[in-house]
Amino acid sequence: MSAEKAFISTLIAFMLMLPTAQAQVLITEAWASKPVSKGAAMTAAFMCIENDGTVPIEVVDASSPIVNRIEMHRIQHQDGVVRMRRVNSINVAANQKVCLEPDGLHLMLIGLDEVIYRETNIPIQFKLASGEVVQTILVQRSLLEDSHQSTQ
Ligand SMILES: [Cu+2]
Repeated sequence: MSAEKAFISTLIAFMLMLPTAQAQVLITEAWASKPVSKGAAMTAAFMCIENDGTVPIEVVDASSPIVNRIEMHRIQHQDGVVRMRRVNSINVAANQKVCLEPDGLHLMLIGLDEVIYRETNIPIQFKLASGEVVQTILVQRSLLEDSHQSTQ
């Protein structure tokens, strides 16, 4: 084997090994609550973040081309008052799943583009502390439909 071929096969072997060393992130059940009215300033989004990797992951940022700004929030019940607090990151341990739900962690989509009222799907990407980027699609549906489903 030539030195060049040996180098290439080493490189390929190394590339094949890489994914096992990286976090493997799966986003499931991703949806956004339909804005309550046309011209609404914000809406919320929910999903499950599954970490199938062997290292913990930290989601540090979320963005979408049709949303001005996305913040990560947590709802807290404190002395009978419901408060929404901004969180800097969402951590998912190795082989664990964290779900963002209407009464807990969620994404706040702030500053919605006009296109959001026409399209059903909202592309979104997450940035991990490792620098990795994970993309997914939020399917818009009414929060009302969801609460009906959960009472059945
Ligand atoms: Cu919020």
